[in-house]
Amino acid sequence: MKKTLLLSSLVLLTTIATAQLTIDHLQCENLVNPLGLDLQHPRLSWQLKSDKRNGRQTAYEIIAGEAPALNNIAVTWRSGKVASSQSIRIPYNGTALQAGKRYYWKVRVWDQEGKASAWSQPAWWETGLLQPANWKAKWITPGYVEDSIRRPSPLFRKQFAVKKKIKSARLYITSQGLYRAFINDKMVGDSYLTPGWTSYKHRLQYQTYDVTSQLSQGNNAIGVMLGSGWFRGYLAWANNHDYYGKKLALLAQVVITYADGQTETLSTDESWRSATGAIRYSEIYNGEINDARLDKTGWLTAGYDDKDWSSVATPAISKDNIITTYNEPVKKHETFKPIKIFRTPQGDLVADFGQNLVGLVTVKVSGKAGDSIVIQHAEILDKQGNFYTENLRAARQENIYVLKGNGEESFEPVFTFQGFRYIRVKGFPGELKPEHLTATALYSDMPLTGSFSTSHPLINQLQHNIEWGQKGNFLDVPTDCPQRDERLGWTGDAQVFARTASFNRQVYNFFAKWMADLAADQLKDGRVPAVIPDVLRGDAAGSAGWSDAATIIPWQLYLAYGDTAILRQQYASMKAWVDFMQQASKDYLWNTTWHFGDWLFYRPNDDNDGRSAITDKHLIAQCFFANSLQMLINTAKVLDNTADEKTYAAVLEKVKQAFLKEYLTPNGRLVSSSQTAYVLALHFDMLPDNLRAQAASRLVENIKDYGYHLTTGFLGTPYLCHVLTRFGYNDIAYRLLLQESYPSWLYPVKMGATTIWERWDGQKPDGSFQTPTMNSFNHYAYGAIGDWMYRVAAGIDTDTAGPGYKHIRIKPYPGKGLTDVKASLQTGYGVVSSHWTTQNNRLTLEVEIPANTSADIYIPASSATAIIEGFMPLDEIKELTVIRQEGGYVVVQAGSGKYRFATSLPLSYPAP
Ligand code: RAM
Repeated sequence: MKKTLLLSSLVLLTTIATAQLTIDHLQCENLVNPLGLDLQHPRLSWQLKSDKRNGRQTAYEIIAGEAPALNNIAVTWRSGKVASSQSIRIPYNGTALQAGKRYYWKVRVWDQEGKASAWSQPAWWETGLLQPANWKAKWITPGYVEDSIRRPSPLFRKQFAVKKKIKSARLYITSQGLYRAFINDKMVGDSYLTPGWTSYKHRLQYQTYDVTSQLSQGNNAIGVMLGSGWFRGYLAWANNHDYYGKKLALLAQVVITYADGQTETLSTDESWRSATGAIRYSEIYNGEINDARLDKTGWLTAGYDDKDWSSVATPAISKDNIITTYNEPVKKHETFKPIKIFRTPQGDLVADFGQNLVGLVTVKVSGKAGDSIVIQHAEILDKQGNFYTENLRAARQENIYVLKGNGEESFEPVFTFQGFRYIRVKGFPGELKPEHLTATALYSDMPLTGSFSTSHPLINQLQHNIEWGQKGNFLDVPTDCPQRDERLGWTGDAQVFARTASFNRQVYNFFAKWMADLAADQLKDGRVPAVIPDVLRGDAAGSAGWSDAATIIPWQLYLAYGDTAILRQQYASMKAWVDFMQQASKDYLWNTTWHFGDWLFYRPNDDNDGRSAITDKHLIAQCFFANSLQMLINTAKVLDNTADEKTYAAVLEKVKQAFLKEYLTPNGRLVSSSQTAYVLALHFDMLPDNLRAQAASRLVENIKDYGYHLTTGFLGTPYLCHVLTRFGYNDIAYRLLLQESYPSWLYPVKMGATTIWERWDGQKPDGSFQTPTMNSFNHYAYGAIGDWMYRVAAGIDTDTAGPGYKHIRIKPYPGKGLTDVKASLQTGYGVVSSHWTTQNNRLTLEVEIPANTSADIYIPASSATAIIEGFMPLDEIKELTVIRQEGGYVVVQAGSGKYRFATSLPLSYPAP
């Protein structure tokens, strides 16, 4: 016993002494052990941990195969030792992958001294059906005549016998409409609102579930219910519905692998049965009616008698548009109990969950059969404290439950979701108590990657609100708002917020899926619809700042994740949009088509002095035209397309010249003297170098003229603080950030907001509201300041030399009003963090750089000799090289590790 202990300690000691790098975080296509990938070359990633500074990988070796032990049996790929520092997205390159199979893999690496690490723990991925031909199932629709007004949810069921011992079983499933599947009375998986929302005609996703443990030898039952959802429900206001079709349909197959190796497939076909049950009505905007008395008790269990049920029809619906799912499904997340249950002045019974969220409320209730409870949802109370629903427009957001009357019953909606902080409860039998209600947030299950906190409680609340804006509106597609009769994938909002989103959570797969829908729905002439999936039938397509989602998002994703796949996937779409703008221009001036402009910019009532911050829409368009060209040129360069790079660079020159000719006066004033005009012209480099400084000072004059308030709308806001910092006005950027009166980021925070609002003044200081037709209290667009908070205030960034944080730039900009800013980001390589404090005239900067990356760290200090790292002068730290001094910073080159810099200088806030 003692001997073994000694031996294993020895082994441990030698491992520590020799292996500097250890491996964890194995992922395939950004997912942990994904099920159902339809790719022949899925890409494998890992992270390295090092117990020393400067940990780097110099080579790797991967083994993949069908047996978990990854010994010599059933190996499908040996990469051999590959001299490379690449540790993310190595494409599998072994024998052809087969459908419905699990493949295991492991990796080991060599460090810069040539020492090999231990092998990683094995991870796996599993293929899906790989091609439409592998669908044995037939599409089924209900065999009964549907009530065409209420359209109750159809139920489908099938009973089947399992005769032998099961090794594994998978359910492959999709639907027209939303589905929820059950096997033997238990819900399959923990995903909601499946199969998600895509441009269904081109791309309908299926999901794969491991249902091995839900099946048993003997009789089994599978049951599936469908809801109208996005497929045929009400969408996009004005009584629009049936956008994708009128009939709900189901396609499912269970593939069972027996212990003896044989397989059997049970598919939807003529033998299934259909009926309606408790869900009598279900609409995303309006909510659900569930009459528990009409529940088909026992229908999800084997042995239930379905002879009264109808048969099913098997219409010829195409399967060619079916694709597997790569983005994270919608799941249940945080839960909330009411912080207060009270009567409003109007006498309504209202519960307050303390957070504006998106999801559902579960109600526990006991009562008589036929008692009905109505639950309505709202985001806010009016100034008298009454339940306010006017801003929901036609969306009823109302769930009705009719009790069965047999003891405690529990209800929650199945095929709808609501945006709310408050609920109004009618008809609850007995006294309503907090234990009767639970609110649950629903959102796409994107891993949390970022954190941001400061010494300022209101800024911390702003960050909280940004995060909740993201949670509430990343529900399979990026939506503008989650509560009124809209909830659409507005392209402008998404492009404005995408980079901020990439700090808070891992959003690559989420956006890559949505961008594919954008390309699928792009109009033939290259214009991008205003919403994706496009349920506005091309209406309002082609607006500057909205259509530019086509170019901005792929480029931002590339920077944030370093993955060229998104650029290749979207290249044709990017190009089509840019080509449209070029064609619509005359002499490179694009001033012909219609635009939303700087949406929701500052506009005082009774504007007799012309204080409204109006920016010429075509001036904006010309700036976005140039910016999209730049994104396309950058992309062409990454993809080694020199011909395009050259062609579009020449166009860009002309576009900028046309801008100057049309929009700049000889004295250097822009024809629109708004903040947005100067911000866009400066951020997109529209002005020659010699005119930039004066343009920046005009911007600052404008801000001062509004008493240090911003006046920008959706298009100017994301870049405002970036421009100020870049041109030497970091102090003004901080002033705007910390401004507490309207218009500002902190005004809603002071008003008690728990999410970002659509309007700077959704609720006025006197408690009254903005126009109810457009006044969402959960709209992430203005949350785009998050990008500046992470990248500038905390200073965590990457660059084209090593996008995706292979090369990191830490360049914090301290500013007055904050004494402590701390941010971290889980990148593909591991955690990057930056934490600065300014106290007693000392600045400290703590930085963490993950293994296998390099960084330039900008330390705000007047000279290298004024800095210590840990307890030593900077120049004695062998892992760091001072490379230059630049505008108030000492720049050092660093490898991985943790560093703590301190400078004893009295702090003068650095100018760039
Ligand atoms: C409204 C919303 C949305 C915006 C469009 C133009 O529906 O404010 O966020 O993108 O208008």
